[in-house]
Amino acid sequence: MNRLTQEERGHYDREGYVLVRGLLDYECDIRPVWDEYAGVLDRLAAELYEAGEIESLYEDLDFSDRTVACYRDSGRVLAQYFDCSLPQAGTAVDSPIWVGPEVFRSLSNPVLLDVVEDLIGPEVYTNPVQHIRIKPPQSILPESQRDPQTGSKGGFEAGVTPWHQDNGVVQANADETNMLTVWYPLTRATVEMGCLKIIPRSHKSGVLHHCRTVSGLAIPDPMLQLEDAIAVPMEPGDVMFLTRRTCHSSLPNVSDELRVSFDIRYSPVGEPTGREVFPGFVARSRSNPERELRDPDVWAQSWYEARERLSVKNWEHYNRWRVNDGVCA
Ligand SMILES: O=C(O)CCC(=O)C(=O)O
Ligand SMILES: [Fe+2]
Repeated sequence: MNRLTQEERGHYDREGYVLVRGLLDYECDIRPVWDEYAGVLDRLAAELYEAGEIESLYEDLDFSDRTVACYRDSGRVLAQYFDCSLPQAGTAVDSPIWVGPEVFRSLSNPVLLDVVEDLIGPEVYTNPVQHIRIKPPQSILPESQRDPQTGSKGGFEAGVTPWHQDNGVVQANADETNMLTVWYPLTRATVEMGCLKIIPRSHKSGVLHHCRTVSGLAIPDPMLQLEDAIAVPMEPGDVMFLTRRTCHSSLPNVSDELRVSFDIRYSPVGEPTGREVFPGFVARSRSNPERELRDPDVWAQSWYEARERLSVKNWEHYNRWRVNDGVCA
């Protein structure tokens, strides 16, 4: 059992986050995921090579260098091929998504769920706001990713993530949902590699205004206590738990390696997820364990069905913030 200490729980309530170092075991919890993603990359490289988009299959390179080579040669952001969620708009029947069994096992990992249970209670639903983030070095990202306002290359799929609350990224129907964000790196996440930044104690003042920017939804700087912000370098095995209102962002990856992380979310069973067009599942139910989903294929199928539905009727399914918002001008 990996229960939080009272001190850790107190820290979460007071500061809006708790960082548990070494919670996951590399061999048990992280290596199997890497093995699965190596296959994803293998198939992607074959597809790109076949289409003449990359110069070589780059089979001798490790995951980081091989992915970087694919981005560089193709001039494309390829994050969606790895992601365990659908694109924010324009979903097609064949939009890439990776919902493999090791991703399912990661979402259902009892080591994580023990802590999640401590924070949101014994009936746990996977909130479908979930991603693997493949964050390549800024230097190889296409110019189209550059944000004219900040000069950095950004966007959820690629680089710098601007200041936001995860609550701001879901629909308002989930404002009172006790959604918990779980963030952990699969590679190192140093300052140079673009680790997370957070503002401790920023979770007490409700949902802040978010503006649409090239890099994604962003809370305007004047609304933030930026002088309190801290960078949080993390190693594989470390896990960060954040409240839905805790303001956070991430730095640019100025290294020459890939930064890879999972950010997954959980909410109490029955509370709105704020992205109802996407599927989730009961990961833990102490009252009725039979409700827990155990079959990775059923989960994968639920995403394929969502993709099918969205390819027919696509709508802006979870952005509550207006284009041309006066507050953001
Ligand atoms: O991984 C990042 O760079 C940003 C992550 C984030 O905003 C989140 O996990 O909610
Ligand atoms: Fe976030």
